Amino acid sequence: MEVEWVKKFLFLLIVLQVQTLSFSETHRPASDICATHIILPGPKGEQGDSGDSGEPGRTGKVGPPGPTGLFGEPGQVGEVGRRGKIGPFGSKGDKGDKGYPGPPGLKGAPGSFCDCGRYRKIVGQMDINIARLNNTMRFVKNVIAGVKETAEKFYLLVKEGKNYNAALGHCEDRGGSLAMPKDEETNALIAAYVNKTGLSRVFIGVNDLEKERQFMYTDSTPLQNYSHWRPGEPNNAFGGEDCVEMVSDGGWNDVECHLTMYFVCEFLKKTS
Ligand SMILES: [Ca+2]
Ligand SMILES: [Ca+2]
Repeated sequence: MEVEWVKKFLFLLIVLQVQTLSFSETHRPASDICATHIILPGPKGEQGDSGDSGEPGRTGKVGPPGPTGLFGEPGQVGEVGRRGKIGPFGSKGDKGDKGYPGPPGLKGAPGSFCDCGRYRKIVGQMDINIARLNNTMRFVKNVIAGVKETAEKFYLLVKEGKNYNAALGHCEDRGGSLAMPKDEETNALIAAYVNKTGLSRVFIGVNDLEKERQFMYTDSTPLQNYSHWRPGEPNNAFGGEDCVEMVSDGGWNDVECHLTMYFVCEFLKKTS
């Protein structure tokens, strides 16, 4: 390559020299034309070989945008995208049906002691009232269940074991007294009552508490024309028998007042 360039350079130098000489011949005086050392140019050389291709030129400027192309064909369906964000809360729904009742809860812990004296007093009084009401109810129940009567009085056998004084108090609290048989008819009626109930002994309203061997009814009237002592009674056994029981055959016996047994009350019929 370099050799070629050197050849071209030398050729060009010779041409220039010939032209210079030619120019000098043309403009030099007529005396010089005749000089002996004139060198005439040679014939025109042949056309040289084509040069090699040059190096690629630099990248040109970006040209103007071309015309809009035609729409391409639709691409293939892409993959499923990622899950989106959670949406906003929906509106409140309608009220549902009532559920089934649940099982009973566990037993609670014991409560703390309440020092509420006033309330405790009221509750205590209520308990007393309820107890009295229960007694009254029981009494009424007994009355309804089976009360005996004569023309003047009702007789009620109370199946609650009490000593003589408690039994008398029980009858008096209800407006009556312990039964005081003052004739055979009444005594027989009470005896039948006791028998029917399956009892063997009950207190009746007779005693000699005030004065030994002077028996009286609980209404403080003395025994008058009637009594129904069992044989050998009253005997004031062991020196301490001041109250009277009736046994199932209707007979009387003096006994100790602290004994506990059922008893018969009597109530006077109201006369209008
Ligand atoms: Ca006595
Ligand atoms: Ca006796």
